[in-house]
Amino acid sequence: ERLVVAVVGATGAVGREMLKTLEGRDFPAAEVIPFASARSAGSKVPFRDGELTVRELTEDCFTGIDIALFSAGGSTSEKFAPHAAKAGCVVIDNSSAWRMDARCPLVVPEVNPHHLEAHNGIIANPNCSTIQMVVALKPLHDAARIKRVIVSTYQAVSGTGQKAIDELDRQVRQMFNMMEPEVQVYPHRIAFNCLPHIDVFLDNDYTKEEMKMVHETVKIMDDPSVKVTATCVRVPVFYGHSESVNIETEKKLTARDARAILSQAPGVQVYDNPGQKMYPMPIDAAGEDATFVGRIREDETIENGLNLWIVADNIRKGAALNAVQIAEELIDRDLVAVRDTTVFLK
Ligand code: A2P
Ligand code: 11C
Repeated sequence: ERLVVAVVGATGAVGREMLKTLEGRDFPAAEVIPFASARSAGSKVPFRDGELTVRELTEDCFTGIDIALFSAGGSTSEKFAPHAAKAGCVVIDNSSAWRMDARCPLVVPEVNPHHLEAHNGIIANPNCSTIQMVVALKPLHDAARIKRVIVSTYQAVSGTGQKAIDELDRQVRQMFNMMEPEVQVYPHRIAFNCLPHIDVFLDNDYTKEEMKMVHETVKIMDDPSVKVTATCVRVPVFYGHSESVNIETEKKLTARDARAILSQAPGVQVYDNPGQKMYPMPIDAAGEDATFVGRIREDETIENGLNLWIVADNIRKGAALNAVQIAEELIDRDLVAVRDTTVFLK
């Protein structure tokens, strides 16, 4: 069978990484078609030994396409994903538009690949900070049942997209040249600063990013008894999200137990040797596929608790790689088809 794959948002930070990931993993696509807005139609993106010409995304562009990887923002996904599903094209969507929709599985292949079996044409890729956390927490949950999670994040600017990568770069240059840094993307300066503000504030005074971590974790782990509370912080790092995670479990796990469990866990690499000053850092995780876990310690203030430090490349495992892994899992499970193309029609 001749598999045709579209990348929607192919000129963006995640879209370009999706193309690189398809190429790097030798994804069995006979043809890959990049789409973006009318602004970039006709421009070229590198792929394999040559380049591909970007096409304009339209409602009727999905005919003949088997799988579409979307990363062009929530409103684009909301509008165009149903048209793709209607044309029989399976969407793997990296935006937050469809994640909490009951018709859409929300999948991390190491954690809940079986949820793909019930897909209706739109599959959601979780938020980057959720993905790396659940990859590490699922094996601990299976072993000892996690009751509560307290997470604080240190998130890279690439999570916001190319314009934020450019902004941090520009502000650092301006400040080293004694110029006033221009503030365009974030509400405050990001260079040499930390912003406890990612995505919009909600009525409960949490940010949307924080509540994504709460709700998505429960949906992916398929267990409403897991309580999550989060504080999400943007830091002046280009690539790689870091997370300080405290968990309380029902059964006791020693740090040694946790290290043994995590060293067997798919997608996880334990990097934890305080004596050698070895712990995960975004500068090492950038460009890597694994989720790195270190600083594994027992929480001495409660009976059954652990502290962990979890780092991953937010553009790879947090976005492009997870989406491509979902596509690979669909192929393995023979699920590259939309059974009922009317599910997302109004
Ligand atoms: P374009 O380059 O044509 O604006 P990032 O997250 O790095 O900012 O990238 C966003 C991606 O989403 C880009 O590829 C961008 O394309 C694409 N995009 C944004 N809005 C639309 C739209 N309305 N239709 C199609 N693609 C869009
Ligand atoms: C960030 N996690 O780092 C965000 C980016 O819901 O897909 C992804 C936002 C989302 O800014």
